[in-house]
Amino acid sequence: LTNYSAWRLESGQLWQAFAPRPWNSHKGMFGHVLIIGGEQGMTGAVQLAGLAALRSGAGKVSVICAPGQQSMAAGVPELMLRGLNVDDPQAEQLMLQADVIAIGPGLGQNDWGRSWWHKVKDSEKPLVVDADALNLLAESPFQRDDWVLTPHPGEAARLLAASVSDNEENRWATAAALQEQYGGVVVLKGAGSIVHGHDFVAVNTSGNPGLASAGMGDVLTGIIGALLAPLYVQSANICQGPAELVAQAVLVHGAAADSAAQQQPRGLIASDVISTIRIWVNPQ
Ligand code: NPW
Ligand code: AMP
Ligand code: MG
Repeated sequence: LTNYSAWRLESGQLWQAFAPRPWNSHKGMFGHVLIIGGEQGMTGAVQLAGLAALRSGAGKVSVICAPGQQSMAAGVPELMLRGLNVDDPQAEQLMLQADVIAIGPGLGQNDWGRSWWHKVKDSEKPLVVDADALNLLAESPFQRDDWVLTPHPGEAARLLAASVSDNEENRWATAAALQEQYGGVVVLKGAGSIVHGHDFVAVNTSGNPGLASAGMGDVLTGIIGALLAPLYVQSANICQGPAELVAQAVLVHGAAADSAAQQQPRGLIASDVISTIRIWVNPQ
């Protein structure tokens, strides 16, 4: 523990983080997030991630779900939604148009999800890797510098081939080991999420036990995608690096949950958190 001097991420810091938008803004300035996931039974995950990305300020959000699942994944009209196999010609085009690709929410680990993982992991786009994509990564580990990994303790245990309890005993060392083995920026989720980049370590203080409910991680993936996307838009002038932006996203996620819970965490749902993101991504 003593080896780490980490930033404490506190919601009071957020007021300075988000600059007002120029009056002549257009959606291209804020980036295009592509979310890939939504296998049968888990289409809610991509809807949550997609809507969270839009509420966090993404200019455009596209979703690729499993073929046949479009009607289940529909319901958020602002999302551009397609059910595509990896070899569909539209797939290549969508990947090229994206500034950031977030893969994993509800992806599953069957043939469809696997084929997408193998295509996306080799793409040149910056990635947010979550949920089942992390489980697929754990099967054949490798490194990249331009990705963000967002494991909860169960996924972290798979990535390090270790037990959840051993990892949780020293979360600093767990986050450091994940970053060293996989590269990029790692978010070790759970109460007091740790953000660990190459030369950046921070611990989050926002959030509450209401976040212990289905779909909350999918929301975080969307927020991270949205905050990262402008970094990869050529005309945008973002002065923070990926690790700082990821830390802001983690802070916003918890702060939105705190606003939504208002001292009453039990019964909080992921959609509630999405509805309070806006409080925290606008300058005061
Ligand atoms: P346990 O149960 O306590 O023994 P999985 P998932 C452990 C999608 N979703 N501390 C836990 O251990 C996701 O996007 C879709 C300690 C268990 O072993 C994924 O694609 C939704 N242990 C997919 O479902 C909403 C912890 O990890 C394992 C822990 C599966 O994701 C829900 C559970 O993790 C969901 O997001 C902690 N803090 N947290 C939808 N509406 O479409 C977890 N564990 O097996 O990776 O399952 O996280 O539910
Ligand atoms: P997931 O398990 O992928 O759905 O992600 C759950 C999200 O909720 C992560 O961002 C966790 O850090 C957050 N979370 C879960 N439980 C708590 C808690 N007790 N306190 C703060 N954040 C939490
Ligand atoms: Mg998750």
